[in-house]
Amino acid sequence: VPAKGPPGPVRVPPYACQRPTPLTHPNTSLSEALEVLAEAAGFEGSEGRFLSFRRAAAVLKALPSQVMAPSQLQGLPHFGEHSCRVVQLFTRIFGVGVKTADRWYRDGLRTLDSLHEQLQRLTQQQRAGLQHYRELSVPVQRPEAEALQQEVEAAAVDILPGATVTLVGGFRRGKLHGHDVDLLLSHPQEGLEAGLLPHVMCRLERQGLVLYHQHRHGHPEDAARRTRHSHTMDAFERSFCIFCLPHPPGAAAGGAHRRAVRVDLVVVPVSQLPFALLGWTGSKHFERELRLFSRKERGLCLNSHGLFDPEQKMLLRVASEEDIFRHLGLEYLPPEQRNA
Ligand code: DGT
Ligand code: MG
Repeated sequence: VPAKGPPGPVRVPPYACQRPTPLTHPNTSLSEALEVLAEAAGFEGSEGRFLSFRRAAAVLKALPSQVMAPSQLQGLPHFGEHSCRVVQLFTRIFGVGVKTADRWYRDGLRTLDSLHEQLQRLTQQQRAGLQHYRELSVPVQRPEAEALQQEVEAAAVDILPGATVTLVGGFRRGKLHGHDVDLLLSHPQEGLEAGLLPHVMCRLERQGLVLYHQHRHGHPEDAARRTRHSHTMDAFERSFCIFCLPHPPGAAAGGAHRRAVRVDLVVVPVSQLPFALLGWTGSKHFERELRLFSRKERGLCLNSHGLFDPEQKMLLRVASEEDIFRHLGLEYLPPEQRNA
């Protein structure tokens, strides 16, 4: 029986893939503050500081209760002197009172906005004439993503009975909005998925859903090699698209607003589907840590195609995401606990 007294330090394992991270948690203001700092560091090109802040933010997201004092951060992984000092600053500021803290915090977010504006200017310079820019900066809502998944699934099943279309990315983790819609196309019988994507794109184009698309051929012969050499970029056949939404939600009929949405369609042979599901569900930070953990702690190479054991020189077979966690000796984390 544990001794009574003040709550002891929470034991948090160092890798994000070793602990559940829900979408909502009690330390949002602190984790967002650290993410702003991470983003700023990344923008300045300091990869090291970006990762330190990002890792500290991810630890906060996994804590069961609100951090009220800097002392509660002692013993937590990735809380070095610097991140601790930053949090100390913020807790002091927030200590002023909830209302004031809220206002201060909002002021901080405006700084983030100005950073975003700068980023946007850069991208616009580099990609002058990016047609759908303004529409695309409006986040995609969950019902819109689900409607698109259904449209694509209907087209795919019509062309190839039994074809599957899975909504991945942030929406699979339970997010209510996102910057794009990520869809995986597959078929329970290996090989039948080949050649499906161009037909699906044709069908969707005829339906007037496609504003832009760029097809990339897959390199099936490359998949195993990429896993052995732990390439992060995958070799799946893929279509980068901009879709026109079937029903602009909230917009008055005949309104001037046409909604455009970034969509990624990825074709996955069923034998690699668990790896692609795991790899495309994110978060990006969760994926980065999962791959690092596999390599450093287990000596295995993981990517969206497979899991490779360099000692035995073989690819490990799996039937589900659960199998992958088992191979890595990790407690299974469902998608909604991968929001690191
Ligand atoms: P969002 O769209 O802003 O709400 O956030 P997410 O989490 O959906 O992020 P997104 O769409 O950039 O990526 C989803 C996941 O898919 C993320 O873990 C990274 C992964 N992913 C994105 N692009 C690629 C790619 O080109 N190759 C591979 N293997 N994975 C990718
Ligand atoms: Mg996404």
